[in-house]
Parts: sequence; C-alpha cells; structure tokens
Amino acid sequence: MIAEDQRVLSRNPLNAEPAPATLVSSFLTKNSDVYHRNHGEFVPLDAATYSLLLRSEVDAIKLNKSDFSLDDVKEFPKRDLVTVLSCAGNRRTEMDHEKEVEGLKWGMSAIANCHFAGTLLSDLLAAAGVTKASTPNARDLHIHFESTQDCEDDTYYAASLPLEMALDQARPTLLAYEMNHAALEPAHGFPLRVVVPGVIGARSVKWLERIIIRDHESDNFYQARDYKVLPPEATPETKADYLQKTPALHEFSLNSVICSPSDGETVEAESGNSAAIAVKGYAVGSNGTRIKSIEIAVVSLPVPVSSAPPPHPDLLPEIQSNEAYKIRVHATTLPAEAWTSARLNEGIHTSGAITAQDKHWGWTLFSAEVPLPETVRHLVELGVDGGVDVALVAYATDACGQRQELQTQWNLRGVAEASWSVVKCRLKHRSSS
Ligand SMILES: Nc1nc2c(c(=O)[nH]1)N[C@H]1C(S)=C(S)[C@@H](COP(=O)(O)O)O[C@H]1N2
Ligand SMILES: [Mo]
Repeated sequence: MIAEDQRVLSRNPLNAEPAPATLVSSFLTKNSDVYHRNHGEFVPLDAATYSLLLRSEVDAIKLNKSDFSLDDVKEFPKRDLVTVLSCAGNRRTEMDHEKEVEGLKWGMSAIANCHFAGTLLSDLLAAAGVTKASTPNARDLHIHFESTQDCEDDTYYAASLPLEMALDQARPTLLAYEMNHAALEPAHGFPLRVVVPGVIGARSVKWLERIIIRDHESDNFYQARDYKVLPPEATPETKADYLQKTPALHEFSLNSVICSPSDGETVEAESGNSAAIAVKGYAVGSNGTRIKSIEIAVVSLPVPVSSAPPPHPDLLPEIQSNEAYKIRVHATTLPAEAWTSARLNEGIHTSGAITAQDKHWGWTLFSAEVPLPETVRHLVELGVDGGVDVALVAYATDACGQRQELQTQWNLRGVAEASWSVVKCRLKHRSSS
C-alpha cells in the first residue's frame, strides 16, 4: 500500500518517500505514507512456517532456547511504543546541494513516526538466558540481526548492535509484528522486523530470520561499507580505506526540519501587521530526549554581504561558500525578537508515545505562524515584480538544553544531515496574484 503522492526513487527495489506536507499532516504516519527503503526485493515469508533462529557464537553464552515460531514470539508480553523510523540518508539532497554526495537523493521524508507492537528483544533474550547480569562483557559483544534477503551489494541483509545497547532497558528494542495496530505489511518486513528506537533505520532489519550473538560486529555490506559518516576528506577514490577506519553509525542526532512551505514554494502573504507565514515541520531528539522548543525566523534574501561568515577551520570551502550555510550563519546574528517559538505536538495522549524514564522516541510536530519582518512586509505590499525571496530557518533545543547543530559536516555518503533547517520561498501579496 503506497500513496499516489509518494515520490518513487526506484521501483525495483522499491524506494519512495511521501510529500513533505503530507508527512507532517498527522502525528502518526499512515501506512500508505511510510517511506520505503529497500536494498533488495521484499522477502515473501509465510507466517505458518516462519521460524526465528537465535544462536550464540560466543562460548561463554549458552542459550537454552534457539528456535521460535511466530506464535512463540507472540507469547511474550506485547509491548508497544511510538517511534521514529528514519533512514540515515534522510535530507541527503540538502547535503548534495552543498557538495555532491553518493547515494539515493532523499528529500526530508525518509522518516516515519509509527506505533509498533511486538516482543521486547530483551524479554526474548532473557527467556534464552541472556540478561545484562549474565553477560558482564556485553560491551564487547554484538547482536546480529539477519535476513536471508538477496541484496544489491551483498548476498543477505544484516546489521548488528553492541549487545549492551540491545539490553539497555531505557531503549525498548522491539521484535515488531504490528505497525499502526495491524499486522506488519509485507513491504515493511512481515512477519517480524527489528525496531530500534533512536537508531538509524538500517539497523531495523526487516524479514528478520536470525539473531546471532558474536564477538565482532556485522561485516555485512550495509554495516561495514555503508551508512558511515566518512571524514570530509574522503573521496570516491579513497573511500575504501576510510570505510575500514570509520565506526558504524547508530544513533541519530537532534534534528528539526521544516516541511511546509516546501523549498521553492510561492506563498501568498496578507498585508498589515498580522502578515505571517504558516510553517510546519517535525523534530526528533537524540537518544529519546524530548524536544523543548523550536525557534523559527524569516530571513530576507539575499543575506547581506556584511554578515558573511568568518572562515571556519573545520568546514570544507564548498560548504562555507554555500548559500544555505550563509543563511544559517546570518540567522545566528538576528535579535531574539526575530525568532518565533513554535507550538509543539509530541502526541502525549497517544498510547506508547512516552516510554519508561520519560523517553520520547517519536517525533515532535511543530507549527507556527511566523510574522514577516517589517522590511519584508513592505516589499510584499509594494508588489515587487516576481515576489519577495525569503528563507525560513528553524532549529531545535532539547529538554537537556542541547541545541541542534548549525551545520553538519559534509560526508561523501551523505548521511546524518542535521543542520538547521533552511527552506527558501517566494512571497506574493495575496490580492496581487
Ligand atoms: N531486510 C532488510 N531490512 C532493512 C532494509 C533492507 O533493505 N532489507 N533496509 C533498512 C533501511 S536502510 C531502512 S532506512 C529501513 C526502512 O524501513 P521501511 O522500508 O519499513 O521504511 O529498513 C531497514 N531494514
Ligand atoms: Mo536507510
């Protein structure tokens, strides 16, 4: 089930994302609006004959159960939560505009906020004899999630997490058999998938068939040679070397994204003091931390040359000469009154939205009517030919007081983009259209 307005990046395998404005139209993402990220064709698994294999290749860990039918998995207490599922390549197009990156050019919608239900991974492991207490060396061990799916770059799809992370009670990793109160759809991993809150989607293995504990991390292509934040000096020619030296990416960072208006959109503005732009978007905390505030400003374009950013020692020259970066830096010079605090919707009345320890793994939607700066308002009222170009800028602050990073370091694979959100639009006077 895929909505007609999803933008299809590839059909075989299926990769698609919804329109940004659709994405933020509801707190829970409808199944038809959930993005699709596949490195191979769907795996047709039969619930009746399905079996999940659990194995340990670590001598010190002996398991007392190794085979689970779907019914066995469902016998554990059913746990539910609302969590974001997000591809590490989300917002890749924005990084690509700064300097070319490799990979599918995702917009800002390779992310979904869904209700999942299933068995806690830690419950299943405990039943087999693996608990935090029984594995004092969990920090050095890894839990592998494997599917038999034939993929573009490997003969199967797999990912691993440090075992300690999988046993962390504060991060309820699920073996999910339900998404949005219905059986998992074939496209999203029927009958069972992993869902790791706060961690890039690549680790949430679909069509899960094997869980294996090992003393090393997965050497599957999608863990060892993809989804890594390479240093900015890595090039297509040198990347093989850097891939070996760069650790796997797991947790995503504090992020916020304006989804409406969309980049390049023409927006009609009223005249008078109440002239404002309606803005909508989503924000996600890192490590389940709640969002405290989203601040949004309207920046008149082009930004003045006098506010050109001072040279930055760590950012590539291409980034420093990029318009989005200049807009972000200019925004930091705006007075406090230029910023509007958005209304937040963190779905606290939705079942599973807040888990133990006040963790919030879902997204926070935000909306605001951001008043136009006086100078912009006058230009709009004058009916300047072609309209008035502005940029909307947003950043998030979380409940721990951490602020979203101004500018993400460019990396060849275009992953983990979390810069302050910048969306350019053109304002036209409502009556002059
Ligand atoms: N077996 C398998 N699991 C997989 C993938 C895949 O290609 N095959 N893609 C991963 C990636 S990169 C992401 S972002 C999410 C996407 O999940 P979705 O298609 O349900 O949105 O699934 C992950 N699990
Ligand atoms: Mo992904």
